[in-house]
Amino acid sequence: MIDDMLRTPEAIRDAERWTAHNYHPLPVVISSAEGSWLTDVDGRRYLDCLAGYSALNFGHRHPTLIAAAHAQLDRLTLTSRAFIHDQFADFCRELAELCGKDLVLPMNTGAEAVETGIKVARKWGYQVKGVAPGQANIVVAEGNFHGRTTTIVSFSTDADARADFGPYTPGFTVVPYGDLAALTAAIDENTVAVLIEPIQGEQGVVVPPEGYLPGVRRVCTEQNVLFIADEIQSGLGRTGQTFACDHEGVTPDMYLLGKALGGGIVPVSAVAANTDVLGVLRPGQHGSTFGGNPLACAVATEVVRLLATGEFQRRSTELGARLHAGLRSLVGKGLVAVRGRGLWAGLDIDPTLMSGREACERLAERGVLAKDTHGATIRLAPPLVITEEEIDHAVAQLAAVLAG
Ligand code: IF1
Repeated sequence: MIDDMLRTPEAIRDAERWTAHNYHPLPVVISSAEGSWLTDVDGRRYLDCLAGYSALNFGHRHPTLIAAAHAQLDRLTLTSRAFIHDQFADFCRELAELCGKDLVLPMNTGAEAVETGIKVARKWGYQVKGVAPGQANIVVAEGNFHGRTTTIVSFSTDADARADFGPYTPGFTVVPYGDLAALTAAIDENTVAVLIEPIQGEQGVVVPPEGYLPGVRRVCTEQNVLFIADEIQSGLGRTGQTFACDHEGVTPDMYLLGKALGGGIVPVSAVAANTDVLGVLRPGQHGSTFGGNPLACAVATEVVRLLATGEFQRRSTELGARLHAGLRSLVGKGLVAVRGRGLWAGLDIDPTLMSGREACERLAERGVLAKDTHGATIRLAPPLVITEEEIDHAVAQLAAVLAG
């Protein structure tokens, strides 16, 4: 197609003119998608290896999820929580059962689930543990990413995410990720919770040392501290298990869920915990206009049912092994390190070759979409519906980019 006939440049100009520049997107304008494939406004196709930062685990427009959305759109879309609706109990029960917990509190975005977890842990600390009023403290990890609210960025160690958003919320202690001794030393009589990602996503898909998660679980139990696992990106099949904590047989006191829970269709997040934790909330103490709305519940119930089969966890394990084998073959050929679990990988590119951003720009020119995290690190998180051939294709395109 002759360049001046392309619609992409004009679409990019229009987008840049009318939006705040809080992102630096790749120069790609998507108009449709199905499964693992995207099509841009000029008809070019791309293999999606970002999957909405793991919000599209079931692929674009999974037929079961789209059908659930269509059916609910024709019946009821919103009631607010001032009333109950006929999709609500099934969603909460089926998600609670998937998590092995008593209760679910539905919200919309991941950050809202994290904020809910923080508020519940603090209230639990005062009312159940007996922490002195206003003294509750939560231990978090260096390199964390839990969302973008002012409280959440208060404990971020990423300058871009935190700078100039003060004054900051107190009550958080930052310790090195993966360091159980440092975490243990940070716990005192005011500690109400430990909040960590079982695998750190934005930090570059950082898997903690074997034994770290069981250690956190043991220390939290011993010290009467809530273990809050942020599984918003690592959960719901991404790593080959339902939850990343499952790899080491660890059950947190609270699961924070989001992203793929909404099937890539609507924002759905949730906190799952037992009654002795979520039971501290009484009417009027927390809420959300759209939290647990009928459309969200209809879609998310089908997401839970897809996960209940184990099919996507198996795909992530088997196809993830193929992906990681392919990526490891590139170490020394442009890659310096590969990390991750299942269909989730963090790749460190030799920084003398190119930046992560440049690698993603070159991958896009070859029809593969991925996203850099920091510096020369990129993350691959394709939909769990990807095929062996598509994985091999993505690895081959990466090899070609690295070979220059
Ligand atoms: C952005 C990062 C990923 C998350 C975990 C909570 C949230 C997220 C582990 C909040 C959200 C998104 C946010 C989006 C880009 C993306 C991201 F680069 F920001 F860090 F995935 F790694 N816990 N992550 O990963 O969920 O409120 O966004 O629904 O803000 O740029 P949210």
